[in-house]
Amino acid sequence: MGKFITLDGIEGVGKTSNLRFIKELLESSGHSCVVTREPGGTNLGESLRGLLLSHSDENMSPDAELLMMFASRAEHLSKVILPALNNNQTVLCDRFTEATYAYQGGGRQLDVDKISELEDWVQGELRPDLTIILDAPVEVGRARAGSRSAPDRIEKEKDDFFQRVRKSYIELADHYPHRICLIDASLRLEAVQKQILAKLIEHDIIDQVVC
Ligand code: Z5A
Repeated sequence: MGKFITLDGIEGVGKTSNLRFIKELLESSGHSCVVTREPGGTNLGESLRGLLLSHSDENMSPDAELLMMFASRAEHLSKVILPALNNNQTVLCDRFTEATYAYQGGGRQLDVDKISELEDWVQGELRPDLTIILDAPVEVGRARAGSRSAPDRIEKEKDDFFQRVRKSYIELADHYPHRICLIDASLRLEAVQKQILAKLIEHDIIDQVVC
């Protein structure tokens, strides 16, 4: 079984920038990598992503949003993630279920027991081997993200929504310290990458020798 690594955090903290760095580290230490993302990663998932992130005159109910995240995940697991892990490949995923706890649980304030039931149903016992949460104050993430494209449906939420999202991520890292780690992403990119490298070594995902 390959390793399952996920990267998460509020918008603009540097997931995309660091995904490339992690992929290069993994490949230089001999991992065959599949890089993917959520919501998305399959044809159906990418269609759901379009619906989830695009603006509409009609509001989406929080329950519908939650179920669509897990519908995308079910397809992603069956078509991409599990086949790759079973083929001894390392899966590197931009966001996973921790995002659901943070955005739908924290941000939308949905009952976390419902999320946990869906997690068990859709994933069975599968949990990432390592989740790297890039953490930075909301203002920092928003300022970095703001210099790019127009905000999508979720990015248009107000600061208090993102404060709750950030708090949920911090709580997840506190609850599951063996598999979820928090990285200070407010620092310059080089310092962030140094912390990521240390976590990959600490979790026996890469060898110190290759660095
Ligand atoms: N979502 C959900 O609600 N529930 C779920 O279960 C799942 C997802 C799975 C998809 O987001 C949306 O789906 C997301 C949560 C929701 N909505 N929101 N918000 P996404 O992952 O596709 O997009 P995103 O969160 O908006 O990510 P992003 O905006 O693309 O940000 P990023 O990838 O973390 O950041 P970046 O593009 O790497 O960096 C942003 C800029 O900062 C860029 O110019 C970099 O050069 C710069 N940067 C990066 N690091 C640094 C440092 N350290 N210093 C200075 N500048 C930096």
